[in-house]
Amino acid sequence: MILMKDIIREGHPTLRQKAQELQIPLSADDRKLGEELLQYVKNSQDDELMEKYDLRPGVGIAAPQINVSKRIFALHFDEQSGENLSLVAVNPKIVSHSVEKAYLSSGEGCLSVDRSVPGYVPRYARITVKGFDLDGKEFKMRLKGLPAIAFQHELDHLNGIMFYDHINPKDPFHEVENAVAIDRVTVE
Ligand code: 4LI
Ligand code: NI
Repeated sequence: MILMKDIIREGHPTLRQKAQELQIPLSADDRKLGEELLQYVKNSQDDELMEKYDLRPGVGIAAPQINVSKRIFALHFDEQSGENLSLVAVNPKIVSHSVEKAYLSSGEGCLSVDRSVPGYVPRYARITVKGFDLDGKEFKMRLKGLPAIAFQHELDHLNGIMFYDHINPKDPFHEVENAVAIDRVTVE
């Protein structure tokens, strides 16, 4: 079970590395890694488990965040968030994207960042993504809204990029051209 002590924080060199592709079909260990990542995000959204294990809530976590430099991450949105997405993405990529951008009006948070870094993080509003699931089966899907934002945030982790790299340093809340603001916060 992944706990907060297993999550590395900004400043750790692994978070700045480009992670390695996984072999398909997945080894038993890689499959277990994917299952553990997904379990973390699910547990972190469960009031009881969150409190019991002192987990910080998230909708996504990437392998480099537990110091494993591999191209795999998990996303999980509970039904109550209005989204319905739960996936492990292996060797994921964005195959096409909208010209329109989107950003969370409250900014982004990250399990590896123990401070709040204010500012808009411009992302693509809509993306078409490809990758492999834990069974080694290829998937292709379109995402928008918070799932699209989170997918891009986690994909960045596989490339050594942190969300605040995208924030305008001179003016963190500078209007983002051709962008939609996402105000809705998940959960209750
Ligand atoms: C409790 C139970 C306000 C502040 C609003 C909380 C279950 C911030 C938003 C959650 C913010 C759940 C989230 C992300 C933000 C802020 C991630 C709460 C967990 C909202 C997810 C990856 C960026 C994703 C919207 C500095 C750990 N998640 N909020 N950003 N939620 N959550 N990100 N931003 N301001 N990060 O953090 O999982 S993309 Cl689900
Ligand atoms: Ni993160």
